This record gives sequence, C-alpha cells and structure tokens, in this order.
Amino acid sequence: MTISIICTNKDPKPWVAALRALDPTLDVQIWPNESRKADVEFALCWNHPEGVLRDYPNLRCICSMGAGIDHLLNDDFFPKDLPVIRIIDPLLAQSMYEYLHTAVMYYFRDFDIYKAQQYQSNWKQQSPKAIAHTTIGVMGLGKLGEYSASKFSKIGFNVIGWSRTQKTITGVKSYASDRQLGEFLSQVDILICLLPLTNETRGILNLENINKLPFGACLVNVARGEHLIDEDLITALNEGQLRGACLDVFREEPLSQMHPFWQNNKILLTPHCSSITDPNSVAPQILKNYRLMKSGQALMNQVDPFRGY
Ligand code: NDP
Ligand code: OXD
Repeated sequence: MTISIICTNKDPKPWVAALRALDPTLDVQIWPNESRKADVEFALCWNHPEGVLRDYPNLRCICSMGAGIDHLLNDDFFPKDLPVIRIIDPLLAQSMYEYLHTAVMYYFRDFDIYKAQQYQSNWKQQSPKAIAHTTIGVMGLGKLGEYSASKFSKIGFNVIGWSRTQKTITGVKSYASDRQLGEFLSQVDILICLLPLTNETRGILNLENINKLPFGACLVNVARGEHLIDEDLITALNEGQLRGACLDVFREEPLSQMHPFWQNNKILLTPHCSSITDPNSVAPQILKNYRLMKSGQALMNQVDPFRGY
C-alpha cells in the first residue's frame, strides 16, 4: 500500500521525511515517479495536475496538504465519491494570527500613512482611533477565523465575524448568512477574509460589498485570490473607499510580473506565506488518518466536496 505525494508548487521531500520519521516502514512515493500507480491508496495533494488522479485505480482517500481544498475541487475530473480530508493544525492557526496581527497593527497604528509621509519628508503625527473603537471584521469563523477573531478580541479590539451559520464566540459578535452581510460590513474598519473558496464565496470581495464598508476601511485577504475582484480593488483604492489592502493570495500565483498590484503603493503584498503548513507538525494527523483508512474507521478532518469546504 503506497502513499503518493502529488504536488506541483511545493517541495514534497520534507513531507516524505516527516512521514518516514514517524514510521520508517511506510511506502511513501512522489508523483510522477511511483513504482506502481495501482498500489497507491492514499494521495497527499497540493495543486495536482488536472485529471492525474484518474491514474490511480485503487485510490481510497485524498488528503489536502493544507487547510483549503479548493485546489482539489478545481479539477473537473476530481473523484468526488472518495473521502477528502484536510489539515487542521493549531500551529497553522497561530501562524495565521501572527501574520494578521502584523497586518492589523500596520493599519491600526497608521504605518501605511507614515510610510507615505516618509517619502515626502513629512513629519506629521496621526491620531489613531482607540483600540476599543476599532472594529475588526472577520469573514469566515472556521478553524482559522475563530482563533484570530478571539485573539483580537482579547487584546482589546472590537471584533465582529461573519459566517454561514451563527456562532457563539466569547468577545466576538456573530453575523450569519447573506442577509446579515451588509450590516456586518457597514461596521468594519479592518476587514479580514478567511473564507474558503466556494461557488458562494468566489468574487465576494467585489465593489458592491466593498462599498458597504465605512469610507477608508482597510482590507486583508489571506483566503484566496479568487475571492477578490482585482479591478474592483483598484477602483476602491483610487476612490479612497479603501485606504489600503494587504494581500497574501492572488488569482495567479506567483503573481505575474506585469500585474498592477506590484506597483500600487496602497497595496502591501506577500507571497502566500501567511500560514504555511509545517510537515513535521501535521505528519502525525496524516499518518493517523492513513491508519484509520486502512482499518476502515471514520477519518478525522473530513470535508464535504459537495459543500466545497
Ligand atoms: P474552515 O472550513 O474551518 O472555516 C470556513 C468558515 O467560512 C466557516 O466559518 C464557514 O461558516 C464560513 N463560510 C463558508 N462558506 C460561507 C458562506 N457562503 N458564507 C459565509 N460564511 C461561509 O476553514 P479554515 O478556517 O480552516 O480556513 C479558511 C481558508 O483560509 C482556507 O479555505 C484557505 O483558503 C485559507 N488559508 C490560507 C492560508 C494562507 O497561507 N494564505 C493558509 C491556510 C488557509 P460555517 O462555520 O457557518 O459553515
Ligand atoms: C492552505 C494554504 O489552504 O496554504 O493551507 O493556503
């Protein structure tokens, strides 16, 4: 029985090493060089080439190498009848919070404005809003969103969140469903997107929704590039509706050299690094799921490919 690592823009070697360190008898191989495709029963995937999963006639389980599964479902030939599992890891949530904390503080303490002033040799003190009067809005209150929302609340921000279903999270006011989206957005100073990419959420960061934010709000998108309509962001920044945007994810990654985001001084961009899965941290859960699969037991962290997350 073989585990195959099928990934394109990720180095599979640390994953092989992390799994073998836990169990040296494991047969872990790397796509496309597996010795026998028919032996592969468990696939660990990140941006696999479309259609490639059809080459494994005895596949029994597909595991995302990250939290998101949109990269799996992008494939028109994805076998939706097989169980799909994903990564849920406290380190991933903590690392995401560290990134978001940095981005939020950058706007909260006006570093974007000071940077612009510096280029003009302009010595001018800003007066930031009090922390308790600064509202952070988190779209997506799942494993990552809930963790960050709750941490921001503990350090004194006013935190509200939006999800499909209502949540009870200490210190976080919950808004749910499309019906409450406008009410949620109308209060937000710093909007964080931590939604999964699904048919319902694709393009949700569009001008119509951005215009529901208070004038001069800031956006932090760490979810997926396809949540955002790129041209709408540029319009909102030009009109001042958005003061700035911190982007970690893009429609095309790596971002094309020609993309206008690179040169826009109201955009701070990072190369999809807000929270990178650590193979050593997640190898135990992958191995556990592999063993559960072998013994025919219920898997952990299973997602619903029809719901999309
Ligand atoms: P979860 O699946 O745990 O949570 C998803 C949340 O989004 C849930 O609260 C869900 O609501 C909500 N949601 C889903 N669909 C809708 C909708 N139509 N309307 C409103 N709310 C909706 O995901 P995670 O927190 O683990 O991860 C979120 C995303 O973060 C990942 O899918 C991935 O794209 C991105 N990510 C980015 C990384 C990076 O490095 N940039 C790293 C890791 C993840 P409900 O609970 O009510 O169902
Ligand atoms: C993930 C990611 O989904 O890295 O884990 O984007």
